[in-house]
Amino acid sequence: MQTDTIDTQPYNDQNPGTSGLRKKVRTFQQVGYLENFVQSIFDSLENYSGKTLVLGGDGRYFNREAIQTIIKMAAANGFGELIIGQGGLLSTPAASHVIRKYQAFGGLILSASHNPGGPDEDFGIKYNVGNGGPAPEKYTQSFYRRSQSITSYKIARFDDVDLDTLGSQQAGELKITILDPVADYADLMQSIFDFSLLKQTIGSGFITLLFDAMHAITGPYAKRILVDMLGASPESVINATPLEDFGGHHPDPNLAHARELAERMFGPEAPVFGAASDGDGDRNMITGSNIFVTPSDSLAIMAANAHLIPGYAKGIAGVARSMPTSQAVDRVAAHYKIPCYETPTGWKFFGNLLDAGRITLCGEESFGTGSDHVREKDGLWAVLFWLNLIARRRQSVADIVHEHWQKFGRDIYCRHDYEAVETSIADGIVEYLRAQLPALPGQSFGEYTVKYADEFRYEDPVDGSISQNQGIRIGFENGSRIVYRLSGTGTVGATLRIYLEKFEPDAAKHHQDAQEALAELIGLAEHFGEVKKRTGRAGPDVTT
Ligand code: G16
Repeated sequence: MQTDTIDTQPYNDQNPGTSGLRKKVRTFQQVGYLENFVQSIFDSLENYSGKTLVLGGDGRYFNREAIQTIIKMAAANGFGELIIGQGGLLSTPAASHVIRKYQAFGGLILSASHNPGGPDEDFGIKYNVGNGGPAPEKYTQSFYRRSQSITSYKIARFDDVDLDTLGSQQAGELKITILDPVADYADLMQSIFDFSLLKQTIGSGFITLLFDAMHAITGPYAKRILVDMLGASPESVINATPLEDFGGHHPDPNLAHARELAERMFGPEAPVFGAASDGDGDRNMITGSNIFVTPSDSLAIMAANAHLIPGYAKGIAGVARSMPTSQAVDRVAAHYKIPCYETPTGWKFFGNLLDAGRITLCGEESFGTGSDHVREKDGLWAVLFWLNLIARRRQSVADIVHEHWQKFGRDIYCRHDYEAVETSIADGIVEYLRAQLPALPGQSFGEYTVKYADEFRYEDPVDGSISQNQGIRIGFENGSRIVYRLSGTGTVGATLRIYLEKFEPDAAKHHQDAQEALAELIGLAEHFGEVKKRTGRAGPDVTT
């Protein structure tokens, strides 16, 4: 096998964000851009010679091309085996499982998640470590450092590899195994959930369902599991063919982007259950006939009902949520006397807690929920969890949610996103907020008295690592909160997120519209942050 060492110049913008490096496709297509970042990852890792790397992506534009480059670089850098999903496809949770199952050294996942795809849209790459989870910050920081001084990369010379035929092939000393991207993952799901109960409940017509794969990676997974294994009708999985540009849509599972699903779930003759997943299959949106379940509520409901699912029948060790996620799950944890951890945004922060056995379930307001079965959030797992719950409780989604609120109270919640804000304006808002923090505690604004105002800092209880500046929090005596953060996943300007939350114990007030119930807090958020004023916008671009 002939290997070339190619001279290169560093790019100064290869700093991974919340979840890997995400940029426009055209940025990745610059000479040496992808190669520099991949070589920076390999240069930062140690002792991988002869070991196995998992490789796959969400099938977006540039996926196949990038995979061919990475195969040749992995060969030149001395990996022993590559395990690649057929067609270059692997959902993020399936990649996590494959890394764990085959005890790989790590994996490269090619995805920009819920961001749109196509020649003018987004691409991304992230490295997952041997536990199957996203590389922790100490890794991503060293990838970035290395990318700033890189002078060459290594690449082997051989023909492009056939990604579509299952089985093993040899390229020089490198063994390349193309595997069915769905099979191992489907087996894992079968080991957690009660497939015979689900089959019976779907077969009897008690559960009717609609799953929107958004022309992204979960199509083949949903077809195999929901249709072939559980007997749902083929029409219950829509937009099931993965497309390089996701059909021109945002593969982002929310009511705005999963429009067909939303129309049917809130229309006459809505199915009992509806859900969607994102570009790479790790996010989920849960709905029932005429009801949308917020991701924060979904996590709390899962935690409260986990004992009904075979895989968690022995109980859960603890739970975790990202800081901006509502405190609904905290109430469940307090009730069942299990630990509850608050982490910064980013799935990578759950890894140590899961590995140490401190938590079993975790989730985020950004449509992510998961458990210790893999080290990523997992869209179809969440779907199967809810289906199993509906089948066990023989209740509608709305009844399950409303009973939960009655028992624990409702954390009324919403998030306002201001997208593609000029970076200097977004930074100005953060500075302005930061300057107010010391004087806020004790001040009253109508019925809201500030209890604490700070910038979230996290000390990992397992390895002691510290993460600073993880979002601005203003908490009130009555448990309400306003949180401000700059997103780490956008590719244009800055995205400012405002998270709003209010606890409502009174069941008579549980059925209010969230925007109305939060109106006063929304006004306060503007008072503190001057976001509309400073951006010159009439309101948020996206409300979830
Ligand atoms: C990623 C991370 C999540 C995070 C989300 C939003 O999700 O894995 O942990 O909550 O981004 O992050 P931000 O608020 O910084 O944009 P995904 O599905 O995009 O990989």
